[in-house]
Amino acid sequence: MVSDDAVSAYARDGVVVVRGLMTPSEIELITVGIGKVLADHSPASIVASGPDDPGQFVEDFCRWAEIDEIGKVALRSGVPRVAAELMDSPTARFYHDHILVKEPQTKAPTPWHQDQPYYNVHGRGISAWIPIDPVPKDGSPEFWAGSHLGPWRLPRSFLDREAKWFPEGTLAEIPDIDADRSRYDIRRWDLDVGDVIFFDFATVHSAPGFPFDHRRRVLSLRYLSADARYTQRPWKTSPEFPGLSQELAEGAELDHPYFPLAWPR
Ligand SMILES: O=C(O)CCC(=O)C(=O)O
Repeated sequence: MVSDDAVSAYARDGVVVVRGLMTPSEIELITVGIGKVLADHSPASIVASGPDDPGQFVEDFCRWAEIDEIGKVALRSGVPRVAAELMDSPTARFYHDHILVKEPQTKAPTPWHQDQPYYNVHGRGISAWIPIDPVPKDGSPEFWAGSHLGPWRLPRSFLDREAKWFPEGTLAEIPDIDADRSRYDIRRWDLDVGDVIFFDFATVHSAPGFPFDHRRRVLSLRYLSADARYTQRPWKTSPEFPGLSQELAEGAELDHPYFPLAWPR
């Protein structure tokens, strides 16, 4: 489904945009699915903007099993196949969904971070960032191309910048990219509904606030490559998978009902 050029660009940069991947009916499923999430948040839901923000940044996690529309897109659309092809992996195992909604005029940025250190996996994984509203370049997430080949960097909570996962000093810090952006190869795009950004779990990325008069509703779907393995963490991962440490051994394949095989199907 993707060209060899896209596969090699992804291996080099850790990020690629695939234009027009989502069909209108899949966009409709995501629209209904995100509507259900916003009408009934899960206990894992977070407001990642401050009380004085003129907009709001809301996140929720792991809703695919109860919200059929999200499950269908995660497991039955073209996304898992593209994920496997870009990772150059024979399989793509679904890891989790993440809903990220910025209301009009939200000021809260998503700080620079890598996703992988928040998780309970070693080995490669990929995210598919699927907006269901147009995203102008000034509202697009930004990606430091090539950073997936570098070290893991200390994960911090978005609002209060606390090290709640790896202890302070145990991983490299994210550099102050915005202090001198010319030193980094930063990618961002004008995105139409249907376009999808795929990026490696280890790619350093961020997103600005959303200074526009419409909302920015996004479904981000995460998949694991065939080489990904479970790793137990002494802390609550983000997201958390309750009870998993009793059911999977350290280093096991993530072959568990939480993580269905999405490609091949
Ligand atoms: O949508 C955003 O604001 C940030 C996206 C992000 O960090 C992610 O999908 O991992």
